[in-house]
Amino acid sequence: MSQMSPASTPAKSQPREPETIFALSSGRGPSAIAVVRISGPRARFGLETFVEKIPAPRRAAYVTFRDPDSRETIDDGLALWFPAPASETGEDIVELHLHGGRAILAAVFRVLGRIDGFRPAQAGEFTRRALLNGKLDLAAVEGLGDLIAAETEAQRRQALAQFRGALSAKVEAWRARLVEALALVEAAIDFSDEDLRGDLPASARKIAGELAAEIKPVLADAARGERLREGFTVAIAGAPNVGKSTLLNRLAEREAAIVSPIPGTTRDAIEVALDLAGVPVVLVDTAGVRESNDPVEAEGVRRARARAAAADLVLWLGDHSRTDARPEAIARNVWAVRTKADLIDADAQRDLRNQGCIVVSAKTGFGIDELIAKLSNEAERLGGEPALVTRARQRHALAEAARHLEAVLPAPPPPEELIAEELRLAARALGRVTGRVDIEEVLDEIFKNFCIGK
Ligand SMILES: Nc1nc2c(ncn2[C@@H]2O[C@H](COP(=O)(O)OP(=O)(O)OP(=O)(O)O)[C@@H](O)[C@H]2O)c(=O)[nH]1
Ligand SMILES: [Mg+2]
Repeated sequence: MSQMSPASTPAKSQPREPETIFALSSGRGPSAIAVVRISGPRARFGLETFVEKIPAPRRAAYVTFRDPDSRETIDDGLALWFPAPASETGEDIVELHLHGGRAILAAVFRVLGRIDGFRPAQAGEFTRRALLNGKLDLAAVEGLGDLIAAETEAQRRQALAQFRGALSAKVEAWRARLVEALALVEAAIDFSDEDLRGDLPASARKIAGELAAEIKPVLADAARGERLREGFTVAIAGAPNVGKSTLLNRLAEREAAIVSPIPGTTRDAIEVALDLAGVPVVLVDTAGVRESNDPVEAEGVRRARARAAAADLVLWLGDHSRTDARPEAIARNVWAVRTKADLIDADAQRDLRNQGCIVVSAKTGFGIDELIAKLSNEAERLGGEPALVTRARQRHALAEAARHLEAVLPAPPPPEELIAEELRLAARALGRVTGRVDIEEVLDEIFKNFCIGK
């Protein structure tokens, strides 16, 4: 317990042993409880520095944390000890559950920072070690990042499935079959003189065909997984003054955008995040579309058109006074919405409905529940079901695997060496999804969004 190294003595160089890292793993304080994690070969020593007795592995013990120099009590709390390799990072881990006060944490970090071989963890470093120690694969790490960032139920479900290996299990099973197919072709190449070999390349190509037929539907999901991660965008667009900002405020249940009777009020696109039936929706209010000599308004209109063209769904608004035809660029998923229903009579409302319009009044709330229900259904249709593929990185790797598999299918069959090469490339592409191959290339990309303590 007295092995603290004074700041002046240089740390002994131990090139092979990884450093022991520590960080606050719970949210920023002050809070009722804060969890400090320590991972690395000297984690146990880190705990011994504060407490008299190490708890039994994986059992929480109520302990007194003392300053090792002054023997002054820093705090009372819980300590846990997870010996390697049965820990989250695969290394020795210690968890200190303290009261989440700034002075307590500062005292604990001061002590830890002075121990030989200890240093504060970098962003995502615990997870990175878990990955390098084979505790998590790459897809699971991505799932973990999404799980922590998940804001809605559907996002949470999708992230949890990925964290628990839904995608990895599938990809690994495909890869195992691919390796079998590869072995068949290689056997054929090795035993080319023997009569007994049967048509091994044909069997390998049959497996490749089956695999391609399984991978392609997973890719043909209209990027649902990515959309669910990022949120599905609904743009509110139309002529000036038809009530776009008022509708946004109504749906957001707050005064997010300025409303006024003066046409051309909104200039910048205004975004509001909503949770519709568990699906994250980004609602965007835009400038009223019209020709304008005012350069600021003209820029607003340009942005409005761009946002509408890029949105997953456009609500094209019109009122009793004007219902402009929508610009050509906004052609895909558009719903015609008639606003200010309170200003027209029931017959006129019915006529509009018969023409396929959604009729609402943001002022009285008329038709708003119906609009929300329709939006929820659409959000669920476009992104409610958790998907297997959640990132462009995974999609590219799977698409590449499918391409190499398909390359061996055409008749007459390509030469055996070529089949073997394509199958190898396909296996490599699949290996990239879980990080079995080329892991270094993507590490920084994946960890850039992780924060310290993860
Ligand atoms: N009676 C009635 N008036 C409404 C309704 N919705 C909006 N208005 C009025 O219409 C005017 C324009 O509303 P905004 O929401 O600012 O319209 P906008 O489409 O955002 O207008 P720009 O930003 O200028 O393009 C305001 O005076 C609102 O009070 C409605 O449902 N009923
Ligand atoms: Mg507006």
